[in-house]
Amino acid sequence: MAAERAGSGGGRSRKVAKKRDHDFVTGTSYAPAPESSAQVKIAKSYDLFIGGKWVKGSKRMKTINPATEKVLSEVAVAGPKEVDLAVKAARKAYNNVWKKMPGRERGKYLFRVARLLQERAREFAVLESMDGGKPIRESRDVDLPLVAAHFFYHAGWADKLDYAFPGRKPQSLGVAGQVIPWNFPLLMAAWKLAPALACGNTVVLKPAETTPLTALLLAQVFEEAGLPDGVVNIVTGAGATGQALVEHPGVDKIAFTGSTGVGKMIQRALAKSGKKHTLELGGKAAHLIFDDAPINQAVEGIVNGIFFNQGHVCCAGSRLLVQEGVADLVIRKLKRRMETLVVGDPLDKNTDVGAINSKEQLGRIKGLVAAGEKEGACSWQSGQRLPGKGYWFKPTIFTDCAQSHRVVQEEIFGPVLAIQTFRTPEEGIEKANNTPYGLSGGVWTDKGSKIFKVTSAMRAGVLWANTYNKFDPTSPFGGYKESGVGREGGLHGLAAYLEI
Ligand code: TAP
Repeated sequence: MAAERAGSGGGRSRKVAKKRDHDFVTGTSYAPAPESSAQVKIAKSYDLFIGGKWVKGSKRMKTINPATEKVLSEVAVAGPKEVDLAVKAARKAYNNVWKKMPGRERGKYLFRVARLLQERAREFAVLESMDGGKPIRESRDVDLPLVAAHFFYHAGWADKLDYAFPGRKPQSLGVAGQVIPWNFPLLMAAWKLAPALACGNTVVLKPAETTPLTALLLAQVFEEAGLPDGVVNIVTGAGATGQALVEHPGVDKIAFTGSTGVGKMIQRALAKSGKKHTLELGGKAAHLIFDDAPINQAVEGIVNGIFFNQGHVCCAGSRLLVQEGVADLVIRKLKRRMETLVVGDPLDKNTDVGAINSKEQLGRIKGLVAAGEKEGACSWQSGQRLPGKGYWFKPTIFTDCAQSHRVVQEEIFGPVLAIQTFRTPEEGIEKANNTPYGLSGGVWTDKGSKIFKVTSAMRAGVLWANTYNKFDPTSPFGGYKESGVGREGGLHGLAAYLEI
């Protein structure tokens, strides 16, 4: 069904699709507009960044481009010995340099890092898209500006912590161990590093196994900025490296972003350790569309919330709750819009939906979609043809969903939307709240009073009204229930890196 529709986009579209059969094939007739990767120099191999030096790991792992399956580089794997070295380097830098340094001086380093990131933004954005599979439009226009904004924002706080918490004497914690996922590799690193450093802590950062390259390029920026040795240490590796970091007795605070399953394991490991922790975990956000909503705007918000960046967003609007009177209209418009999405080469500036980050993640998405079909929900996919190589999944919706279906309850972390209807605001709120998660959500309506009523009843840490997926370093971010513990960003995020 889907393949048939792909060829029905007019003569030019068919020609382009045919010509590019062995390359990237898109669902529309835009001419290719690939971003050059010439300015990105990827080394054959990378070591660990410990104490300001590049240190060999216990073994090596490959990192690949998920859009082409080509190996980009080999990266060192940190075992317990290297993690220990990194924690010791961070402790030394904390005791000898960073905790003694006046806030205004720490701030200068962060400002310098922010400016260097702006100067090298294109290089970082291209590398992020190559290593992670996300569309260049997202890494260039969303991730990189936000990364720089996080460093600028926290640089400004470094010498004003006493004003941030009047009447208190905020003190740094010591060494922070930070473990991050693959969906926003550089942005998650910035979310974690900038507040930790501004507050006077030193850091050991563990990037995700499948997306280590931008964190390693960031290490080069720290070198260029003259950051004292050991203030930031970067240890690449898989889950065992993260576990060694979490369990290391020399770490004072753990900041983790990732799945709820691993988050629970970490919370168990930290129990009785006395380590402070923040956990940013999974989500299953719902959009509530009321019949008085601006429908076209809402459809665009849904598409932005789940299909851009392949649904690899913790706060992705992966459930749609639509009021019965407008359900048919919304679904019709949504399907039409889905057909126009450009799926393919992440480096093409026209691309809306890039590659799925890894073969394992693609397998998880396929497994949950199969479970949805087996349980009786009705699936529909847009008609783009997918490239032959790499990891891809078509934008997909499920209708006729029951609240108990796995596609409604479980995080899929792919471009898959589960749609249900409701009649009254109370029913919509109850359905929205009826999952183990509580990270984010969206409300679409013309009435301000309804926005206040509905959002105050929704159990989610982040709520958007008549828009979706907007971020700002000044605003705290985090979830309720199984979506996490603590907040990142804003004053709340600073407090998480301080003894107040
Ligand atoms: P996870 O599999 O949980 O991995 C996250 C990080 O933890 C990776 O660096 C991973 O290393 C590491 N790790 C794995 N096992 C570990 C262990 N036992 N101890 C310590 N660290 C361990 O998540 P993911 O698949 O990368 O990311 C997707 C998840 O992140 C989704 O659930 C998404 O909702 C969530 N997320 C949440 C947020 C916020 S702000 N709430 C933001 C982004 C993503 P490897 O990569 O080597 O396995």
